[in-house]
Amino acid sequence: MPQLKLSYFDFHGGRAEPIRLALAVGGIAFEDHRFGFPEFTEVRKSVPFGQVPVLHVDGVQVTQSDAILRYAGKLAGLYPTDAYQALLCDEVAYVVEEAGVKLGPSFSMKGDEQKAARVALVDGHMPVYLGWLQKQLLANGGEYFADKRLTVADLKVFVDVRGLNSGRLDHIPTDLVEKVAPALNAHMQRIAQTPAVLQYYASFK
Ligand SMILES: N[C@@H](CCC(=O)N[C@@H](CS)C(=O)NCC(=O)O)C(=O)O
Repeated sequence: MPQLKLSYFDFHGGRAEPIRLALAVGGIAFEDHRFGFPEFTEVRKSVPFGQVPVLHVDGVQVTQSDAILRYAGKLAGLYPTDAYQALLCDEVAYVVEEAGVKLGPSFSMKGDEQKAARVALVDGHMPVYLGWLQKQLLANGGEYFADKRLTVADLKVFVDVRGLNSGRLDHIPTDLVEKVAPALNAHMQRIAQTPAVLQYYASFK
């Protein structure tokens, strides 16, 4: 097994969290390099696009969270081997990523500007992507997004829905997901109760 070092902000969310979860659930050893926001000024000098996460694989630095997630999924046995199921898995990850990219600019906004940007998303793009994810989940049996089992797509959506519900995002109502896509909330709660996921978070207590 390669030596893995994953670098990202020190919180249970964001683009690295599905990767951490995939590795942990699959029992794949990795160095969980976490840093605070002040330290990021220094970290960004050493990463290609000034962005994280980055993964070092036997000392070689790799970027792009979804590529890393897919790799982690393959190591962990959480990525479909069937080409079509892999496509469904990737599609879900890209949709979550695209929605996150739309939200991204609002993080550097303040006050009324941030409020206007987020309210526009809550009234516009967000229900569309949440609704699509719910439809996709239900079309695949309602329990998992692909392959009729836990895959990295479930972990990606789990982290996203938990973040939207968390109350940490000003102007995003904590009941948005429950209102527009209740099956996604039920999915999030089910994934949270997966023994390996419970065990992962228990290790931080
Ligand atoms: N396409 C990249 C985007 C990475 C990205 O935007 N990361 C954010 C944190 S989640 C970041 O480092 N932002 C700092 C910046 O762009 O200045 C990926 O998927 O890994």
